[in-house]
Amino acid sequence: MIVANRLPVDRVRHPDGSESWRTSPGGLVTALEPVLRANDGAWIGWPGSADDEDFEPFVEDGLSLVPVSMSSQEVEEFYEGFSNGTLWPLYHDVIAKPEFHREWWESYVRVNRRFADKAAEVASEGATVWVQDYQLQLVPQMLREQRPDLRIGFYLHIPFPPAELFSQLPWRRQLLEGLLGADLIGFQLPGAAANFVRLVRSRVGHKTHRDTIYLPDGRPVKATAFPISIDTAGFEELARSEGVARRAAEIREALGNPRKIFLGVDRLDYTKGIYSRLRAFGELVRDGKLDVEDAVFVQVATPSRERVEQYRILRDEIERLVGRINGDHGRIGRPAISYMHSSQPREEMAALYRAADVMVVTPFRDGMNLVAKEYVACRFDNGGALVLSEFAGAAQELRQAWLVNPYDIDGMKASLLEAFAADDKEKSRRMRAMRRTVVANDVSKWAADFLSALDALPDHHDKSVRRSHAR
Ligand code: GDG
Repeated sequence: MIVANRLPVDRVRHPDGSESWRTSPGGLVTALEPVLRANDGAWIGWPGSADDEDFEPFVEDGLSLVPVSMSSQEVEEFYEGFSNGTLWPLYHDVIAKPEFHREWWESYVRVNRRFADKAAEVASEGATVWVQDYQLQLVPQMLREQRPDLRIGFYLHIPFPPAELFSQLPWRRQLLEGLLGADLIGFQLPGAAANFVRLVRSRVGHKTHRDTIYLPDGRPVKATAFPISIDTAGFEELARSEGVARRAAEIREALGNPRKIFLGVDRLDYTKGIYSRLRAFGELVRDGKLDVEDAVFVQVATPSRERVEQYRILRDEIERLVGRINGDHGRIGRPAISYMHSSQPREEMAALYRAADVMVVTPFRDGMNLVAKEYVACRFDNGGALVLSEFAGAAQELRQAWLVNPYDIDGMKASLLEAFAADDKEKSRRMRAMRRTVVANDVSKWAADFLSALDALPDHHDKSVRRSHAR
């Protein structure tokens, strides 16, 4: 059973007033769907609209979905507030200032309890339950209290911060204890797992050895890295399709056949470093190192968390910068930056990846960053260059990218130019190596690795039962 903040479907309202569900084609769904189907599993989550009357579990396209409802006040306090206004910035190096509000915390506890209660109600005896991400960190413990028979896994998709930052959180101990309800806690990187183990030792006082924490009742909890990935074969197949090839050519044509296309694709989020990267590009044009006849920067900024103040401010800042750079350096039919604040279909993403000569992924901090891996998956031609922030989890695997420090504008400018000017041999050498990594480590391997590690843990429940028999 999967427990995640969102159900893997979106509700679509038709013009005639009727409603239906559409599967949202995320990587997580692609990875977990076969596992759920094979095990007759269910997915518990919020359907995405507030103040709905409680509705019953339903089956969509063969998947059992169990909705958990939320009031609009809970969306504001639990989701936009504690999840995205407290935890998100705190876990991302406090790039933005986290806000601590007691009402947000209370709402977080209440909504986590609702998810845990629902999971406790529907999970069958001895089931495996896999809880996802920072919105639900209290669920493992809440669930274990009600259902000690379950095997519980937890996966954190975002970074886990060092103790110095995490310790700001007024409810730090409760969160650590919430997570310790799991048997296995998965992180993107070994460093994040180590941060967690260290915090548990110092703040909760449990004994630890390497990646294992020993609770006072003898139950071990493992904290291990499982770097997430993408549906590599699916992306490559899409990129190879004729429609995508045609569209990639059309995109280049529509941009006025520049010699090189730079591309950024991100949720419009302050962790992604969009502003600094565009500034770096703008300065290269200003300094005459790049010419708008030669190069264009395509930036797709997918709308995100638009009701949160910081996200609205960021959007204004980015759009002012784009306007200024284009105003200063653009010519008719030749903007320096082609900017879109919209969500694109998957085919369009693949076409953009195929068209892009230099993919620019420069987050200040990112758990993994799937966009970087998707670009690599789409470059079956071994072409293209990836400029990647060393602070993205993906940088630990994609070592052959042009690695940059996104805080260092001059360094970024130098790497953008290098990637722009690199010869085909150099690009293909790097891309081949990165493709080997992304092909060998796709999202189904990620899911299988996590679930087999969870499965391989000694069954503490059984052991205590066995012990009582032995007596
Ligand atoms: C979190 C962590 C971690 C984006 N715009 C469009 C679109 N996307 C897709 C991308 C990619 C996904 O959304 C974004 O994933 P990222 O990994 O880049 O970033 P987050 O959303 O912040 O994800 C991150 C991830 O969880 C998984 O664990 O890697 O570190 O922050 O797949 O392709 N897809 C479509 N249209 C868009 O406009 N179709």
